[in-house]
Amino acid sequence: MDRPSAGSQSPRDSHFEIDDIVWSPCANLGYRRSRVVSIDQQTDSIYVGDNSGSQHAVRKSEVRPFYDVGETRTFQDNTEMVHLDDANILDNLRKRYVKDEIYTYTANVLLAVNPYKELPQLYTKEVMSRYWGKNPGTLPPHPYATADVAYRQLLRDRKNQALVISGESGAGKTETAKITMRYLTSMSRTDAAQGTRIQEKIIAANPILESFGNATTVMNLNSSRFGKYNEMMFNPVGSLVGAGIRTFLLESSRVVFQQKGEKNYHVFYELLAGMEEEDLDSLCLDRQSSYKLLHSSGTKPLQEKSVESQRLGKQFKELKQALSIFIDDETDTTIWQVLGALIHLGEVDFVEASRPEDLVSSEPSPCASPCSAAAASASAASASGTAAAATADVGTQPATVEIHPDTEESLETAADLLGMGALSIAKILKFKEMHVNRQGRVSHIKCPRTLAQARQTLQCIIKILYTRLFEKIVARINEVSNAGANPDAHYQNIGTLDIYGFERLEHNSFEQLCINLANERLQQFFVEEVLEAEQRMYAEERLSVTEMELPDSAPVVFGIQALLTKLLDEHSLRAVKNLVRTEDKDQKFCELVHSKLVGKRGPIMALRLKASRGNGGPGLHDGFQISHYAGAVSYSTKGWIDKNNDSLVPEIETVLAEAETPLLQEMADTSRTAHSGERLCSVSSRYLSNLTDLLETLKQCSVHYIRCFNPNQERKPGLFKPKYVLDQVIQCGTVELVKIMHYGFPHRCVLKDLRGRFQKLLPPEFAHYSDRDFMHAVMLAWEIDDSQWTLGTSRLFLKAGQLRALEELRDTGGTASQSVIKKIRLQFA
Ligand code: AOV
Ligand code: MG
Repeated sequence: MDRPSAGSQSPRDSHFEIDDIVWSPCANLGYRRSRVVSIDQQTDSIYVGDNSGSQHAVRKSEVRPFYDVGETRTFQDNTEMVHLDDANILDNLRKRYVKDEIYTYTANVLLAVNPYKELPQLYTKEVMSRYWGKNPGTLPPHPYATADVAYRQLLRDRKNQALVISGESGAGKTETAKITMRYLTSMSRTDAAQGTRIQEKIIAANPILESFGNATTVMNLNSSRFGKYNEMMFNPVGSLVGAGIRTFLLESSRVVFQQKGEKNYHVFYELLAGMEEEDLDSLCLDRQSSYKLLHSSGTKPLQEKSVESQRLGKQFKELKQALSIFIDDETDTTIWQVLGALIHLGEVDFVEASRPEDLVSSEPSPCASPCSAAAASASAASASGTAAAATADVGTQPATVEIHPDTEESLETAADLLGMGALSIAKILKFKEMHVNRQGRVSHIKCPRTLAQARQTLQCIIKILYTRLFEKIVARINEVSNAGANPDAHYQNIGTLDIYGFERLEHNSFEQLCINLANERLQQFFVEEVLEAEQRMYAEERLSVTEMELPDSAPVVFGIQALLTKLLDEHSLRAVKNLVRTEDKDQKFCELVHSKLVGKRGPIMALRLKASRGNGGPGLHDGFQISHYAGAVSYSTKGWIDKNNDSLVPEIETVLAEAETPLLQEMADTSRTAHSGERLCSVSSRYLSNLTDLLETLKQCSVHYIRCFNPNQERKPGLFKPKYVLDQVIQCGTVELVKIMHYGFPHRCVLKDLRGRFQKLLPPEFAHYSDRDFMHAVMLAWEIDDSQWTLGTSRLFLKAGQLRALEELRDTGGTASQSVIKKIRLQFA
């Protein structure tokens, strides 16, 4: 069968003539409708003109044919278009968007453009019922259709399914994930053995996760600051039996610091807006106060009875309601106490302690902190193995800092709420506990922290407590959501992946690199598993489709992983062992990246950020730039070494373990106490292994893709910024997908399986035919248009809708006419 090849329609090969209407590149619009005025064959340029009468030259390869179907006609599947290029895909998306048709297929990938307004008519119960059990393609594109396909495939193939939802920050991933989950929970039955409705639990988990894990950012008022993979488990007859959530790296830095225009996690503001006066009093909180933890980026406390305050108050009630499904009253109280305590801890500050003259004069080195000085002599003792006299009374050094007298009360309130002693917390803040190995005898010393170290320790404690609280809540949700599932039964599941979208902020740090790595790996997975697999399959089946050059994420992914594991982890470990000066550990790390990873043509490039010359500070602070699939991002390495170490304050573990409340005791990780010595609990290595596990899980699933697009950064309904969407369309590989899928056939069925299924469509005399000939005969006997199918060596490829047609023939039990059968017999004789 002769078919055009996927590569043959590349824009470079398009033929243009004078007066043709074309799309020409435009900095603002992406593409502008223009007319060809003249063509310069020698330079390969085209002169185009627009309505304003102006003319300019453009390269022929940048011009796209215009496909005139009028302003109102659109295609619900991009692959149905004649011209498969970025300009026409963009125009199709735009025309649909203005009609509130926010969903469009590209073969079996669903594209969704964020409407930034409620479209309730799209998500009613009736609409849900319409999609239930229907073949995709028979109804308008919708996340319900994607979810439905996953559910049918789970039942048919007895295989786990995954819905992978991707797109940049603010594109609508979280909303779309909820839409698919609501569909699956509303439409599927609950297993009769389940006492309570599991559906309710799955839905109730969302507001909890969003309160604790989402926050307002410059990109999105409800931005997910963690990744999640929600699994819904089904038994063999398709009833829902349980659910589970896997989360990935919550952005903990947000709890103590927010960039300009951003906020802390929603839950803090909801608590202040919605809690009864009496309960607020018991947490010693006041609605009108401007707490450092919540308002440091310049946001003001809420006005009482303002619209925002009422909205948050309502959310608080919903959150409480949702929490009550998973936790008892006592735990509920503890959660609010912990959050209140964190707000109070955020108020605590320090002052330099007045120190005796002799100690000041005997300071070993003006630049080394007391802690690193002690550590340096301690490790010298440990290294030499001799009893170093210099460190003999290190353990008795007086504190360098004291709690600021104005904030002592805040510390006491926080300690009270946590059920811990204020003194124990103060001790952790003022001293670092270290272990010293002297002649094989390990002893512990306490060395005073500097002002900067004390402040950093406080922030670490706040981050640890918040992160552990989040993890505890997720664990509790999982326990309750799985209570009814039989642990020995083998269930199939549908997972919904909703991670944080690609980010390129003004200041990008460790968190952004982790977020962008996840997106980079998902994109790589998409290219390998969808695009490359498609090409491989064509080659294996010996179909004539020219290969297309596909984007390759491997160099970036390898580069980032090397950066994190090789350089960051190794350097962090040196920092933990005090082998690098505390003051310039980040700077040293940056230099390492520059010397080891920056290459002329590699994805990682050196970057010199603006000089920030503080008093005795590190001076020039460098960073690096990475060319991601979604654009170049500049990262600064400030703070990375500490962000990468998850056990900066191991002393907290003992205090947690001794706390009065059970929840806090459970939050202790006793494997990390100070007594376990200095070691690195690397955030990045744990994250990388979580990501690898996730991708392994996805590899075992049939994956369904939903790609979300952000139409504008102003969050305005009805505003479709073409250039901004175009960049997203190009970056995520949609153009390649459209091309491959247009010439491809979405249904590819193994001949052997089909034969078994459609045996009855031909008389018994065809029984001795090979699988391939048999199915070939079926297609001829039923006179299925030969543009709708093609035969590979082991598979039959079908265009959308054809599998359904065959299924219908089978169900109606029809037989082919005798005359046709006779013709086929002759053809195969
Ligand atoms: P994200 O998950 O992709 O960003 P969200 O799903 O949070 O983005 O969407 C951002 C906002 O867009 C939502 O809060 C809604 O106001 C609006 N929105 C998105 N989809 C719809 C829809 N189908 N109908 C109505 N409004 C919608 V991030 O988590 O920041 O990467 O990290
Ligand atoms: Mg989100």
